[in-house]
Amino acid sequence: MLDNHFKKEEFKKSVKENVKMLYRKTIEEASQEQIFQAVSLAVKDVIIDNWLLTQKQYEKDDPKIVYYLSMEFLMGRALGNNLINLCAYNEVKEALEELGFDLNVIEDQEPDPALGNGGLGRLAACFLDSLATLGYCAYGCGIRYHYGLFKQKIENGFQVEVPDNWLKDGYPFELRRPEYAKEVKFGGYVKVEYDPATGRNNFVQEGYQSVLAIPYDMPIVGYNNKIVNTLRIWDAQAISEFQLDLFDKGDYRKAVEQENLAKNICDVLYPNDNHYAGKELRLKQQYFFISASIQAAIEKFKKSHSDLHDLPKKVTFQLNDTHPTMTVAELMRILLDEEGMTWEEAWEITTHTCAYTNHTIMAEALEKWPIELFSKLLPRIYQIIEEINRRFIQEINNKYPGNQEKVRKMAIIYDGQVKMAHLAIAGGYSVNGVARLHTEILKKQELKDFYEMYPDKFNNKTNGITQRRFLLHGNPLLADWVTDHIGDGWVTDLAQLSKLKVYADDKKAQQEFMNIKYQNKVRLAKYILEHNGIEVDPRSIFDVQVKRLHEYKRQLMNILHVMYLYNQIKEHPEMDFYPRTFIFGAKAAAGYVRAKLTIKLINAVADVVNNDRSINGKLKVVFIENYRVSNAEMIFAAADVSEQISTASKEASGTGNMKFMLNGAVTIGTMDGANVEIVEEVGQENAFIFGLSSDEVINYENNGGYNPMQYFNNDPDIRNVLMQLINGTYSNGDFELFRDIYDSLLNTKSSDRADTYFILADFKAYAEAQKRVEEAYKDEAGWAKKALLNTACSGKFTSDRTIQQYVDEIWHLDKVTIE
Ligand code: GPU
Repeated sequence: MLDNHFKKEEFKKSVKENVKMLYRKTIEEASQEQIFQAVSLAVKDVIIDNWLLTQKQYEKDDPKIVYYLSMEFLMGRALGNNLINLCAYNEVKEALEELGFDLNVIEDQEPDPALGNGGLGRLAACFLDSLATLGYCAYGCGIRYHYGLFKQKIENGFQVEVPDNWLKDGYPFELRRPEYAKEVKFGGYVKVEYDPATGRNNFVQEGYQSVLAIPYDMPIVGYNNKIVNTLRIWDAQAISEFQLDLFDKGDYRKAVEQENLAKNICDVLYPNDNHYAGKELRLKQQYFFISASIQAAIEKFKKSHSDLHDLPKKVTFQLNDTHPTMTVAELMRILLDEEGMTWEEAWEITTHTCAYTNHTIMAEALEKWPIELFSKLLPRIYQIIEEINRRFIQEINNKYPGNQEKVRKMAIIYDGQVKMAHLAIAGGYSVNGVARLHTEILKKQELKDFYEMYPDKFNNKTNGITQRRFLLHGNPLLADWVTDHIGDGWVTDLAQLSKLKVYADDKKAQQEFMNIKYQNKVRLAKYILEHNGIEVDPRSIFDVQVKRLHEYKRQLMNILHVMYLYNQIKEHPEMDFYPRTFIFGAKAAAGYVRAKLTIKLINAVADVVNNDRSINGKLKVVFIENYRVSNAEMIFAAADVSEQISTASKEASGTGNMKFMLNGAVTIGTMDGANVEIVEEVGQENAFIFGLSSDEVINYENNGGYNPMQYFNNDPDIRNVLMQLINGTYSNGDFELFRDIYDSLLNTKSSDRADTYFILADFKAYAEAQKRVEEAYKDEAGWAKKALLNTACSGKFTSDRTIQQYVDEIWHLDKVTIE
């Protein structure tokens, strides 16, 4: 397609052919979903040519490869994004119009591949986009979950989880590659055999069960450069179904066991965000995709290189959080057991090939596996980790003789548990945080001992997002406006957005900018009317908090503030109040009771407020059901105010904050995560910052002294709002419904410390910042300037910049261009 060989007539013909071949229908008879399939196949056809070209080029250039290993890839829909990156979006839109179809409607037929929970998985997807666009040889490696993150339904205000059967109609962009299947072994025991020939012990896993890992490849299209990289997701298949005789000789009982093992490994994505649940099946998932991915990577390396000692020169494994940390041990296993290396050789290679990204300081997210579970499921891997641990403790003892405290805090195996973060740090050459503040907290607090031992491993890589999806595709009106003013260089060089700064005070530019915002608000208002049956006024301030529901993200503070505003309006009907629409979107982990109750509270407040005619529609509350990548694009484009109000120190980076900023929303937020750097770029005067600093929060946490009851006792506004949680105001007289939330804020019994996330401490500062937002919005030109400057100053937050820093400072990849 693509400027050079896109031919509209040919494309139309190909769509018609596909409809005929797939469904034995004419285009007039086909459903929109069938058209989606036919169009996607036509697009895939073009992509595959480039995919082959890319592979040829890689074979020729032999560039260093990064394997981005991740349990999650939150890709979102592919069709629109592929067309954008092929530079064929408008042409295909026209072609389809001529056939009588609307590309937007066709795009809406695609299920959102939701193989991720939130920020961490979406970051992986943005990174793949940037890697392909910048011309780096990269593979995403993950799991082909049959069910992605659940779909959220709201029933009677409560979240209900519905399975996401995204593969039901077949996914047109994936390619099954059974010829690259790998065997993955679980269980059994390790037999030690002395080998007189080498004088060494051989370690052989016996009595194990096998699962076959079958790869499915998805194309990752670079922007306008013909590069197509690969996301390889593994599916599990029983070996008995496949070629039992090849691996095993017809043991019926074992065959059945193996079949059961294979059946559920890839069933479903665990819906936890920032939380570790310790389930055996999750551990199986981890080893399953890591073993398959590392085996495949080594096999590929050996095809064109003779000496495995060169592995670190040609391959790097980036571990997306600790979930793929098994990589360290699996690579050791292959080098030791299959390649016959000595421990020292294998360790030298491994520790120069693996690198680890930390995405949180939340203690409940740290993966610690019980020894019994681990060693039973993965006996050889466990044995290797024991030896890594033994040597690591020796190293600690050498460095800090007699310091048992250090061993206790840093050991990989301790207290009956395998600590995955410690393994990732000891077994790799790089440890990075995801925003400057986050990395500093890692160095000074969470990973202090490791930082002291290995200062050179630690580095920061502030997160980023891809502007191709979150501006070019998600906000075409603004994208065109930007291009009209500064050309289209920003699509691959987002720093160029700073050229927009000269328009900050330009009346015409301001008006155009806000007019586009208005049209995007109209688009969202229409969606809200269709999905929620709520009428919202696009002239009101659209104040948006969309992200996973978690206590530390403090959606609760937001809705408590809405309750406070509502009280104000009711008490002072004459008061000056600029109409505001508070928009929420959030999924709660299925087992996270308090998070689910918070969703109910938001919906309960919405019910009362939206139906109170006495307030003349000044306040509206909307909970957008099933927040996901596809509706996110539309929501960011329509936001005036971006809510980034996590307890300082808790949000490692945030990436939604960047998507809002890019689309000209102004941040109200704490000095947390990447908010710090956002404010640095856009200026204090173009954001609304409030609340405790991370130092203050950490100080409270380390030294105590926080007493939320004091706010309850001394502040009648706060007391009022909290009492409304237990006096039936939002629960038709039910005093108990929201009591857990009330207790969580005031009652020490319900948690270690009441108000764990300092909501009451920050409440008044938040309300005051919200007041400043309102005042600022009333000044039309002033707001337009702020909004425009947010877009203009967002250049730093492209994932292209992030990836270039990973390449320059960690991976050292070679750039490839297609000849
Ligand atoms: N993050 Br750990 C997740 O989305 N899920 C997780 O399980 C863990 C971290 C997020 C961080 O919360 C967010 O601050 C960050 O921007 C994102 O990872 C990407 O680094």
